[in-house]
Amino acid sequence: MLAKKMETALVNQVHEEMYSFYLYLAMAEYAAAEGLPGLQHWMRNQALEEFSHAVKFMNYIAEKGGKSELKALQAPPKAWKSAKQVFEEALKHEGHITECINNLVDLAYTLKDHATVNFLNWFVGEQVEEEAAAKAVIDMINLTGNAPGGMFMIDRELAARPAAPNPYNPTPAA
Ligand code: OFO
Repeated sequence: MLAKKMETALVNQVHEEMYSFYLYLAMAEYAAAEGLPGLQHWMRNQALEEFSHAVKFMNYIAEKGGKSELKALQAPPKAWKSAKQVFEEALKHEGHITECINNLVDLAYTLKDHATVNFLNWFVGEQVEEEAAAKAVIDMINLTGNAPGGMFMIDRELAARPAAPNPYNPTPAA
């Protein structure tokens, strides 16, 4: 059983992950409109990963006897100034998610809920990767983005991101 306070906080995180899904989907649409298919592909797969994070939280809440009640999603922004600004906003957003995860871990420790601490540890590691991934693209854009054809090359690089696994069955078959 989850303490009510823990359950509420985890359900709020489902909402955060669903907003992340929506935000990255909006970024993918911006990329499509700008003629950047690699960025669109990267963001669509990022959106799918976020959906899988929401599913992970919902599964855990259910496993512990709780229930996720879904809330309305706020509309994400529609446009950005450039691909670089897209990734700067993504990095800022991931910083916010890292803070949310850290707050959840703090709460789980306060409640001596070691199972939830253990569950959240996966997300602690995931946030390190997510922030690093956005920063790596910003670095790449800073290095080559302003050179002639730079953004074309970066877009091709972004197109090489492996497809996200099925969010309902994140472990690919061997
Ligand atoms: Fe971007 O890691 Fe979930 O939200």
